[in-house]
Amino acid sequence: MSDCIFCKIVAGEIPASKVYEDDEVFAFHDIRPVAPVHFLLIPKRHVESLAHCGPDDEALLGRMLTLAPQLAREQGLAEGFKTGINTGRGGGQEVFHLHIHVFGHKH
Ligand code: DGP
Repeated sequence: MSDCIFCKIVAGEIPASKVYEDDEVFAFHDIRPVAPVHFLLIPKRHVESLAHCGPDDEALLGRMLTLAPQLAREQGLAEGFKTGINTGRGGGQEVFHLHIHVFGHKH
């Protein structure tokens, strides 16, 4: 989507501190971290929110969720981490491109 800030990050039009990238998924550090390690895991294609996902998105969601612990370990979150998916205005979502927050402290 042309006016989506996360689509622009995926396209390299806005700089971001990249954590991971493959054909489907992109991860980068959050610009407003709430913990010493805080990154966002997003699909490369524009999906507005978790509430906009359906059966066709099951493989993508599974891929994102199974990547989260791998990337968390690589970022130094050896003892565990928190995740969050804010969904919709009522759920505190500010950027309307699906993202999983992964954050925690290094031990
Ligand atoms: P949410 O409330 O779940 O929609 O959180 C959106 C998060 O995205 C928020 O923690 C700040 C982060 N964010 C917003 N704009 C940018 C940006 O341009 N770059 C990066 N790296 N993070 C951003």
